[in-house]
Amino acid sequence: MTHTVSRDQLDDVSYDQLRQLVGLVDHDPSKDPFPVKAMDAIVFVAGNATQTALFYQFAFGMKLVAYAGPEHGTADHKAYVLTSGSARFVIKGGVRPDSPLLDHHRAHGDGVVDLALEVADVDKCIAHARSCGATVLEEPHDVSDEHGTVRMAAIATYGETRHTLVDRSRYTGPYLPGYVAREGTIQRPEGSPKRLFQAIDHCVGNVELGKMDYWVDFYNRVMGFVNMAEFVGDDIATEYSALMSKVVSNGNHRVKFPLNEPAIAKKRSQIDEYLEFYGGPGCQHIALATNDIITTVTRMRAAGVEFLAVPDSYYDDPALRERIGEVRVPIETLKQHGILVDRDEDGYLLQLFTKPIGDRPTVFFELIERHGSLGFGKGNFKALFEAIEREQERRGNL
Ligand code: TYF
Ligand code: FE
Repeated sequence: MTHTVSRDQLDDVSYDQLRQLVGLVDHDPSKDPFPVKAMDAIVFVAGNATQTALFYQFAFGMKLVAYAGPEHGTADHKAYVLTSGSARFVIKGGVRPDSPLLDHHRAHGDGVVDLALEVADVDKCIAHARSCGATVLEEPHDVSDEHGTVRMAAIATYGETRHTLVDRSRYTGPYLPGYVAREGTIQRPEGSPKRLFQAIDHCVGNVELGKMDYWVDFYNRVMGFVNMAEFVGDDIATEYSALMSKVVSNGNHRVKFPLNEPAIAKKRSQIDEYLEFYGGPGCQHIALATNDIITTVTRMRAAGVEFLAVPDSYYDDPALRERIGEVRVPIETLKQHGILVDRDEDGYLLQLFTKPIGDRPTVFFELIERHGSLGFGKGNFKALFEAIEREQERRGNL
């Protein structure tokens, strides 16, 4: 089989580690109409990118690696590039009052504007996407500086979100032309782990009522993504989740995009709350893969990150012990840290969710530690959605 790993090896996350971290499967990209290597970056717009970049360094342990801004020829905005293992975030904020980023922020608040994908052949992907009716937002073009050339293009996805396609195989700079290398200045406490997560596991989209299958079909046809087994159907939706969900992934499962739509249930859907406050469809959560969720969650909590509360009854239920069997830490430890656990036929996973990270009840994060399981924590959906609803109720949005 062909290994298409690039950037990961630069920051010592090996292919074997990634296989474990995000659950890779074998795949032959030569037969793929739209071969995707990996997430290139998750691009956020923030009301104050300068401070948000500090938050991700301080609370998520990320490393500042590059910067663009007025001092270096980008008059319109500031952008901070942060990494953690193979994961890359770019945080952008408008500087000039007429910056389009500020219009985006006015409409949506802090959120994800771009789920950028690293591909080997931008032109091939765009030609395929166009032939399937995709909206091409940026035609393939080269951008160059003294570090080489990047070929880029962009297509539209749900809401005002886009997928920029990036071929950086001929580029050695810190991010993209226009960016300069920059290091952070915050002091990490003695004994801090090198990083708190190693990779992006999945990025979830919330779309309007009745549009989930439209977007699943979009990823199938336009981008050659395949459907994964896990989904929340009618039965679960009306019983307690108030949402429907299906998951698509690229060929080797490196890039996974669950898609949610609201369901008409007993209570107001958390997806409706998101759509109202985000002002339309958008990225709901980003799952970060860690190989030590206990340390990650402990560090993030100490830095002030708030997580959804899991009730003691979740851990005290004998059915949980029955369902889960042996995991790497005692259930007591999971209870202490409020971490959720699920098992399926392939293995188990540990996971936990933050509360929304900004002012609006929209974007949040998930931490996930996989041990063989390729799922998304289906066994936790009931406890998870009840916890989300308690928060919705506290906000007065249920
Ligand atoms: O990504 C997933 O599918 C899981 C479960 O609002 C999930 O993390 C689904 C919907 C949601 C929160 C979590
Ligand atoms: Fe998730």
